[in-house]
Amino acid sequence: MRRILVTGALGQIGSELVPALRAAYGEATVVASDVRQPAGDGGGPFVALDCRDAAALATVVREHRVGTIYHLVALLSATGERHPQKAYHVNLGTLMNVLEVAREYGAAVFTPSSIGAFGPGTPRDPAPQDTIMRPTTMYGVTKVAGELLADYYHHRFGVDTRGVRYPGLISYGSPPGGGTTDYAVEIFHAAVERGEYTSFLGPDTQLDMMYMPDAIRAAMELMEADGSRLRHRNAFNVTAMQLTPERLAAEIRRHIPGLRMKYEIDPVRQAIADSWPRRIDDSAAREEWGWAPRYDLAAMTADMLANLSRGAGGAANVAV
Ligand code: NAD
Ligand code: AKB
Repeated sequence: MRRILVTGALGQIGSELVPALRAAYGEATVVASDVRQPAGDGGGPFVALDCRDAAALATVVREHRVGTIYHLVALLSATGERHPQKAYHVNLGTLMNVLEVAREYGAAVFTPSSIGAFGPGTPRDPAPQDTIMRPTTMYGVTKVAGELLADYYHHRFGVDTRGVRYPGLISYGSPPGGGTTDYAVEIFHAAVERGEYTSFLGPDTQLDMMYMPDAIRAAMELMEADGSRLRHRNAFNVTAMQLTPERLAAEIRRHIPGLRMKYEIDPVRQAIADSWPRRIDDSAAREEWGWAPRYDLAAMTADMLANLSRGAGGAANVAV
């Protein structure tokens, strides 16, 4: 079997996707890579790789006989607004390198887009699958361009490119990487550790979210799907729930009744959130490859708190 390469493997998604892929396809089949070094021994193959280096990427793909690339490298929305020029080069430059090496070596590519690809001109509730895409962040610009680039490599060169537009992802494993939806992860840690959270988004800011096990399953199921059924190859809308800080806090209070919420709005991240839809329509993913989330707000919250309470953070007051 040709191997699977995961780029950006030490990030929020990669740190959970790599073990899931190894469980499904075998430890030695999955090569993890990142520009950073892992803290410990992850148990399977790891290569240090900066995907801006096209030659180094090609060497890894050739030497490890890679047949599928899960390309997770990106600067997220908030970091991207702090470093727009770098976000352009990292997000689009590395994707271009991945698509070129995939063309040359006949590899399939999964690359995630985001609800950040939408902009203030998009219908907000719901945002359709095919609609106006005029984002106002550098992150969004690179995500729309990346969707188009991946489609181009499929139509022009026959590369098997596939992708989803993820909503904000909630997980307890690795910290989020500098996004606008990070509050939905931070709140759990703060609730367990301090019983208080200060949100940088306003109480009623509604965005789509998904629990990480669903996000991992979405990526793997899309890559396993019958390609002949896929009309929207790159950038299927996928979602699981719509949250506001207040709605999420209310659900956490069912387990930690004393949770106190404060608000110190970050104008940059609030403006980004306000430019994104309140809800996206994922019916194309449901129809074309059978997408369906398994975790709703209640199930996700209970699982997050159960796992955090088992961790070292100390959560004696968590009733799960
Ligand atoms: P992350 O920031 O947690 O991880 C990205 C990883 O890429 C990091 O480990 C970083 O070290 C690595 N990296 C950065 N530059 C690199 C380079 N030049 N070469 C190699 N590695 C490099 O991001 P994530 O949350 O895991 O997101 C992965 C993908 O999913 C991104 O494309 C992101 O836009 C998309 N996405 C994420 C979310 C989310 O909520 N996490 C939502 C929508 C879309
Ligand atoms: C971000 O907030 O930037 C990411 C995303 C939704 O793409 N979590």
